[in-house]
Amino acid sequence: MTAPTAALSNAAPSSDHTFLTDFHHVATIGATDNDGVDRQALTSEDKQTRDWMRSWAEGNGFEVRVDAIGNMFACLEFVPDAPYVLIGSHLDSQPLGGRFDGAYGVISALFAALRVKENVAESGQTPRFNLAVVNWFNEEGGRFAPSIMGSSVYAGLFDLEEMLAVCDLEGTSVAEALAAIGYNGADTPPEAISYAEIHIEQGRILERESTHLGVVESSWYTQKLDIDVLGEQSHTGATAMADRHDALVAGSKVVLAVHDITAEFDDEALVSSVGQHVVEPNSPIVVPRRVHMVADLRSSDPAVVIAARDLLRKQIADIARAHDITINVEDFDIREKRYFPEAGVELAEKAVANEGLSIRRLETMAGHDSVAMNHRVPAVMMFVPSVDGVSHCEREFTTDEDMVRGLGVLTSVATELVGG
Ligand code: HGY
Ligand code: MN
Ligand code: MN
Ligand code: MN
Repeated sequence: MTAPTAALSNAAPSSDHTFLTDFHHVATIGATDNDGVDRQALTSEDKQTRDWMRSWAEGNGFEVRVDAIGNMFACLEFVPDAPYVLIGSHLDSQPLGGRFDGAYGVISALFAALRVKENVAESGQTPRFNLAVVNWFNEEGGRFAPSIMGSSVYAGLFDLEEMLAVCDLEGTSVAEALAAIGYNGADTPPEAISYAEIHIEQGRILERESTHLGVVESSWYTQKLDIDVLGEQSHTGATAMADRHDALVAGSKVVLAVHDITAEFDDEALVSSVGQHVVEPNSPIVVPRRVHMVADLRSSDPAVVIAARDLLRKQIADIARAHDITINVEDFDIREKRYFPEAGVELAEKAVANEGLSIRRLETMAGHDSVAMNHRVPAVMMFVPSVDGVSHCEREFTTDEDMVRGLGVLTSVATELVGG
């Protein structure tokens, strides 16, 4: 792990140095032994980063609000009753996740907002809109599915009450977990006029092309399959093979079918994996009665995902018949392919050109809060390079230099959006 840069006592509050010090400090919250973080939504580690953000924001003159689904907003009011430009990302992580995914976007947004605040004070020029930094609840969806939850409730895509009732694998609901860490807010969230987010690319395009930043033109089409394989529990010693209804044997064929279906399409047109897989009762001498799994299907072309899903449903029905067991398949978390507004893409390109940096347009295959916000307001989504294109794992890495560059561009974009 890179040694956190020692805080220079005389460093300006919004300086690059202070930004890096604070970023590397947050990366120690929920730190794992292999340079990653484990800060799943509403765990005590998530609470610690929320508390850190609240004290940082209040210490720098922001008003902090928490809404009913646990989204946190650090608000700067320049113009009474004017709507807000929202900038931000998420502080929650995947299990054994990376230090940069989400956290980079929140901390750079805090510093970009602080710089806008300082510039407004210095210039005496009143912006057109207000500015708020947001830490979205449960972007990752590792503990509570579906992912991109808090921003989808804010954007009106998900129903608040339905999401508050979602439970984790232990049966704890979102509502209970929010109350347990004291972030079951009741504040009215700021009304957004536009949204901007900066994030690590999580792929290897920028690195391969030695390009400083990316700007997102479109988001992928995706859906998940909730697959429940229901066999029969029995003794692994005393039960004749002909009498077994082994959910894990059939389930394993389903996992392979989800992987192998990608070969039916042009190279990389479809990406798919089963990421979550729970065996019950998971005892060494019991034939498994149930396997619950979630498959994630994504493509730039909606027709590919739909065709893959239909093919998979047929193959899974054949597996169920062959094993004489029940397999239930439910579609969920379907997200349409969407394009980001051209004006926002050009705004990012202009901000980057002003800094003498290089930029390229690309599609995002990873989900982001900007994908939800793009349904509600004009959104701008930018990327900085990921070393080796690795993410959702402890090896995830982005250099201090790239992080500072992205902060500079986000500050320019936020300044433009508030009309400063
Ligand atoms: O869905 C996604 O890709 C995100 O990481 N939650
Ligand atoms: Mn993310
Ligand atoms: Mn992620
Ligand atoms: Mn994401």
